[in-house]
Amino acid sequence: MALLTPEDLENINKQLQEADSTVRRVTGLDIKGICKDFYGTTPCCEKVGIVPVTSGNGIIGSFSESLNAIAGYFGFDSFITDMPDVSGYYEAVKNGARIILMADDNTFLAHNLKNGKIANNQPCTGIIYAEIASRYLKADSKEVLAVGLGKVGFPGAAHLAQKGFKVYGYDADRTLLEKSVSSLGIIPFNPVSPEGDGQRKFSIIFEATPCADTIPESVISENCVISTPGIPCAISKELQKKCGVELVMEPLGIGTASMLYSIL
Ligand code: NAI
Ligand code: 2YC
Ligand code: MG
Repeated sequence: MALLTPEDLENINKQLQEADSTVRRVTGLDIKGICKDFYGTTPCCEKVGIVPVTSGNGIIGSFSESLNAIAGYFGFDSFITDMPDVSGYYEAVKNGARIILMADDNTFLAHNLKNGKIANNQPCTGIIYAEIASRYLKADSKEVLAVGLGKVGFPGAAHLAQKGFKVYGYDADRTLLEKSVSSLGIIPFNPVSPEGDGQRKFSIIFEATPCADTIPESVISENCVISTPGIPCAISKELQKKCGVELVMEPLGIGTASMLYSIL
């Protein structure tokens, strides 16, 4: 399980604002607009209780504080409990939280206590980054490349396939790649060393791996968006600059917004 670090979360408000302006350039809508249009919901100052959790590797510095800033950015009324774990959960409910946000090392959830809806960060992140990529205004075709088909990548690739895109995909794990081919109709395509019909360029790329440099220059078309929750980043700053890539990348906020809008 790839865990965030306090360094990943530095200047989270600045990271979120920068990502929001990229999303606006790429799609014509900001993140709020995408979430509202996609989920059909709008926040109305719902009270969100953020509960730190000490299990496993323990509390991650700045994680709860980042969630508090993110919830506020998207129009929720949020607070962090003084206590962690079970005591924190009790404190959140007693203090009027309608939505609980909390994460251990394996699951980051949002639970709406009023309507019972519950969201998991991994599919919500994959789906919203894929949705953003699918709305790229300068896309030159309906072909997309999805690299990384795990807990975040597979739901995102499935979303693109369901939206009618021709999805080329790759995962270093052969079993996951075969599962994606058989269940989603994905066309296997290794961007680093494509067999068969050789090179192919994409204007829509969705990446969800915990590895750097997974997207080589050879697959980047003239107008290209790389929408990636993956940490570290799928391409270097130099390559992004050289190819003029629109890079939608942010460590926690876009995925959290997707969770929150999905349970309203
Ligand atoms: P996962 O381990 O379930 O999936 C990652 C997949 O990438 C694996 O199937 C692995 O085989 C594949 N992979 C690794 N190196 C590869 C390569 N060079 N080429 C192709 N495939 C490769 O992990 P999960 O949960 O899907 O997370 C993926 C990434 O997204 C992690 O870096 C995680 O930290 C990040 N993440 C970011 C969020 C955000 O809001 N920005 C939210 C959740 C996760
Ligand atoms: O501070 C706390 O409450 C910790 N228990 C939080 C642990 C979060 C672990 N998960 C992650 O770092 C990644 C995030 C990108 C979201 C999903 N997994
Ligand atoms: Mg995010």
